[in-house]
Order: sequence, then C-alpha cells, then structure tokens
Amino acid sequence: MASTKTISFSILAAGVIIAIAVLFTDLYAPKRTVPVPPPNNAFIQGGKQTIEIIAKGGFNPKNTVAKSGVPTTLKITTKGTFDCSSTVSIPELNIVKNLPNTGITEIDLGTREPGVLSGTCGMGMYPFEINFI
Ligand SMILES: [Cu+2]
Repeated sequence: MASTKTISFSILAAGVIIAIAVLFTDLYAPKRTVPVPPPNNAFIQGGKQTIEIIAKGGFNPKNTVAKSGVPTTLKITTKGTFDCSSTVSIPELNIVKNLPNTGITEIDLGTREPGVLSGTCGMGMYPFEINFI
C-alpha cells in the first residue's frame, strides 16, 4: 500500500511541477517583436491626414478606415523587416517602393475620393486596404 501512496504522490508532484513549468514558460516567453500600431491608425492634424501602417511579415493593420477629401500621407514603419513586405506596391497610384529594413517611409496618397485603395507587398501575397469613406 505504501508504494501506491508513493506513486499517487509522485503523480501529484509531477502535476504540480508541470503546472509551475507552464506558468513560468508563459511568464518568460519572448515579448512580441512586431510593433503594434495605435488602435486608430488614421488621424487628421492641421487639415492633413496620416495613416500609419507597419510592414513586417505583412501589413498591419490590414484594413484601415480613413477620411476621403483630405490630403493624406501613408506612413509605413519597418522594424527589422527582411521579408517581402519591405517592398510596398500600390498599383492604382503606380507606386512600387522599397522600404528600408528599419525606418519610416512616407508616401503621398493625395486627396482621395471615397473608395478602397489596395496595396500589397512586392510579391502580391500580403494585401492591405485603405477604405476612404
Ligand atoms: Cu510578398
């Protein structure tokens, strides 16, 4: 009977150790390396609109709602971006731009009519959209 108790205790101890290990793994997990854009990534200041997008493993946020009829600059931030989202393509504006691996690139979008402006990475596999309303 003593051995049954010992086994039960061993199982319990193992469970506790696993639980602690899981907890610590979570606590010490590497922090997110992809920078997070502000919740509202399109803002107007002094009559001009700025849209902020982060390019790294795609474009974030993928969908932006912005105002039409306002001169607009697209501000793309790269941070250690070595994938193909370091090239941005906006076909409607005939824009293909190589971004620095780390830095900020401003692209003048002009004053847009209502509608969706689409962009992609250099290879066309990471899409993003700006919906001008
Ligand atoms: Cu791509």
